[in-house]
Amino acid sequence: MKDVIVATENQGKLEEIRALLGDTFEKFHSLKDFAEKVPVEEDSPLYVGNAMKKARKIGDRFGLPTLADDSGLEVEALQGRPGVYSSRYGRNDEERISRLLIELNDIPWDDRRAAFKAYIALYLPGRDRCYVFYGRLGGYIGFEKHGTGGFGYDPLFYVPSLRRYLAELNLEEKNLISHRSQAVIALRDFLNSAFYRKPSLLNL
Ligand code: ITT
Repeated sequence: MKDVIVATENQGKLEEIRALLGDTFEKFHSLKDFAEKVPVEEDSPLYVGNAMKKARKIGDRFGLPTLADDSGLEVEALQGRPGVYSSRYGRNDEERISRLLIELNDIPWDDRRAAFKAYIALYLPGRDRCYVFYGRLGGYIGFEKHGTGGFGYDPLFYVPSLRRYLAELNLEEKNLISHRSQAVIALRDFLNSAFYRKPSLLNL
């Protein structure tokens, strides 16, 4: 049995993670599959603290290996904001994007450097172990929205190596480069090598 819960309310994250781990886990459960809602307050000032808290709380409640992502956008000209508060920067993506554009008004291109960061926690309740993996993607915040794909701040995030905005990529293209995919691939590599040594790792 290789079931996993992906503990996120964010559909975009869920799809990205599932696309990368299709061969690693046999069955994916999302929070929508459980009638009970388990509130998790993301009160850590660190992504890693929030990712571990989400994974532990959901994994302990439902008794299955659980993955949780905490991620954010850090803008140099804003001293790293919105950072760990990226999802609370506005009530929805449109508000968050407008606020970021207003805060960066008058800031020239060279000072609009930014990075997405993702921390993915895998919690194994049967073993009381939590493993955390990290990924980062550097780029720039544009002056206006480009593209309709992805989610969150993707329409504003320019990737210099591709000369395109994240929202102009499809899911497979984003998963070749994104912060989240780097963290998930590190997790996948870890599980593959751990399975090789100890195939029962995820059998609870
Ligand atoms: P969960 O906590 O339920 O997973 P969330 O959207 O609240 O969902 P976070 O607390 O980790 O997730 O907040 C991360 C925010 O950072 C997210 O809402 C986006 O606004 C932004 N973000 C993270 N990764 C992103 C990506 O790949 N593309 C665009 N925006 C991203």
